[in-house]
Amino acid sequence: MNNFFDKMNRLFQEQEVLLTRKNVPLPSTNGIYRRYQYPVLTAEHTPLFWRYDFNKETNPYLMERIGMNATLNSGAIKWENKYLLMVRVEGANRKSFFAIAESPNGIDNFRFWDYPVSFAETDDPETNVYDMRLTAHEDGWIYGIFCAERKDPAANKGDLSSATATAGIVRTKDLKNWERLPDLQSSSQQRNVVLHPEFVKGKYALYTRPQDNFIEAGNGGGIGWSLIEDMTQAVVTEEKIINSRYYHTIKEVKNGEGPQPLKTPEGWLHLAHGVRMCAAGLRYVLYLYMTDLQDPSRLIAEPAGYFMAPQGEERVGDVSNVLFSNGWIADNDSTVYIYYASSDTRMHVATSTLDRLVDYCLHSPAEKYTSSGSVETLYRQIAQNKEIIKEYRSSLYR
Ligand code: BGC
Ligand code: BMA
Repeated sequence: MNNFFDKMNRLFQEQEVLLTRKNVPLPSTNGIYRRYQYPVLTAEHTPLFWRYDFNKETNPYLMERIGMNATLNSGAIKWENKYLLMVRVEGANRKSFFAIAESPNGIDNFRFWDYPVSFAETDDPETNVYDMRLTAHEDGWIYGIFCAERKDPAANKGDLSSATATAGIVRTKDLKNWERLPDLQSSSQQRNVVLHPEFVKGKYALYTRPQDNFIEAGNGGGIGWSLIEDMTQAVVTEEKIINSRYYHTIKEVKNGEGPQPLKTPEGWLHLAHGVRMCAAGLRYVLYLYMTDLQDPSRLIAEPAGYFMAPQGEERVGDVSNVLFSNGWIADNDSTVYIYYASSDTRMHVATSTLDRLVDYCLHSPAEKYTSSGSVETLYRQIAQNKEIIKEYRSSLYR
């Protein structure tokens, strides 16, 4: 008789174990950041009452009615002392939507709010939305910029894949009520658009990523920069590339700004993704760079290669070999919580500090673009270290 409710109870109990599982930092392998043992969010973390129909009459077998496929590419913000993720939840039907998950400490016990985020469509409704960046702007609003995808109206009849990517814009003051603003107007398609947190020359500033078509960045040379008069009627007039793609690097095919940059005394700290092509398909890794404090469009430092790349189980998922990040939080004690998704499937956290990340940017060698240049860089470090090690060893016998 009570079988249905017993089973339902068990579901809740089992999920509670997952939701309250303590996360454990792994020893750092490079001194730059620490990974954690468990993902912070998976599809199994989505509320049971999203997925199951708990009405015994209509769902006698107690089955999932609405499948959730993945929790990925999340924006992040600290809000009223809680660590909030603006999660891209993807349903079994491939549609993504946004939902907020909240944690008391930033590393575990993330719990979704009861209802996903809902906001108005524009006059030209999109088919899919994803990858929202949250920026608390000095104008007092929190903006969310995301990718709005529509079927390409110019596609041939049998072509059911061609699409267009546009930056959708919403804003809020309480993370509950969202005002939809008109999409960003731009002469090219746009993905990975991010709002800079401060006014620059009295204007809003956007990191953009112009692209030739839905998939290829093509002549869109990299991460762009554009000053915007009015976020309620946002138009890209001038756009310049501030972080370029480059032949035979981790960002040969595409790159894009990650979350909003973090302000440090030494400059703006940026997290981005770089994409290269290989026999296994596209490989997405994360990299860091810094720009000038007064002129955030001026590159001042960029270490060679990636900052984080998919590892172990991170390498496998719906879109394997992908790390993607569009959210991080710099805490009051200068801890940085880096939220990244692996293989378009699950969310993880890595932690570091502002000082460490800035040091990594300013003092790790820059790209030399050739093998022989890279060997030269190595020679310099080896020669220097040989001296230090010799000195140290002889001091042991003194
Ligand atoms: C997917 C995104 C992907 C994009 C480009 C979209 O349809 O939802 O995850 O980044 O296509 O491949
Ligand atoms: C896209 C991104 C992400 C995704 C990645 C890999 O271009 O915008 O949504 O993580 O591809 O599929």
